[in-house]
Amino acid sequence: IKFNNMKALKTELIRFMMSYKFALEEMNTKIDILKQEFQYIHDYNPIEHVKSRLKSPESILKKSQRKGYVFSLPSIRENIRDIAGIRITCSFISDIYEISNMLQQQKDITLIECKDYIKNPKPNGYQSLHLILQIPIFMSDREDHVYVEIQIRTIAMDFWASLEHKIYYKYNQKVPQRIIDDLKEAANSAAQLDAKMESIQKEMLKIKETSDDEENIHELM
Ligand code: 0O2
Repeated sequence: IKFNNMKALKTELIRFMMSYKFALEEMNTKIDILKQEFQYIHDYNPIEHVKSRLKSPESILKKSQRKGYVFSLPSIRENIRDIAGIRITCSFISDIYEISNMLQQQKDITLIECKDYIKNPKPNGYQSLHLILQIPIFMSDREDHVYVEIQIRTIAMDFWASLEHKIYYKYNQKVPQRIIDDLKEAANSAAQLDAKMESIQKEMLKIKETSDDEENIHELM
């Protein structure tokens, strides 16, 4: 009986993790479709790169203990919503909201939560758009609704976050005040750079539109 229970538990655990793997695959396909179609229609690619990861069972366990959740599969499924995580890096801030809207408009995607750390950056300077989405996964005998966390940010925001993450771990989470201040300053510079790049891009689009209009007029004449 013990063996059977262990076997059943193992099967359940593997199926649990598989549902997140499938959710990542589905979401990655959706993102790839948006990327290819957008490139074709607008001759422009708003997505620089996409990275996805499954939280390891060890990290799931640690997070569950840290947050004081009951350690059961239903509790983990409901409370830990970043087991499947995707990070999308874009060139411009407007691309972030465009991608976020395109995903949210899809009928099989439910928006559960949106944290806009671009409009409201974290006190340390962290910026990104975080979405918790839910998508259905159809399996042989069940339909699971799985949470996926999507982080969408610009290249500058990503550059900042990866350095900040390294520093945080290097100092074992006790970062000296001087470095905290420098990081905040760097986050402000990154935000300024993003704003400048966005305005250059808008300017370029205007020029392109005007020259396209002129070409159209010539063609008509
Ligand atoms: P990993 O390895 O990226 O998964 P919670 O997710 O509930 O524990 P919170 O604060 O409610 O915590 O979630 P939030 O704000 O949506 O942030 C979760 C994730 O965003 C983090 O995941 C990081 O990836 C990223 N993040 C949030 N704040 C910062 C920050 O200040 N600096 C950096 N570099 N990244 C940040 P994990 O679980 O920490 O790690």
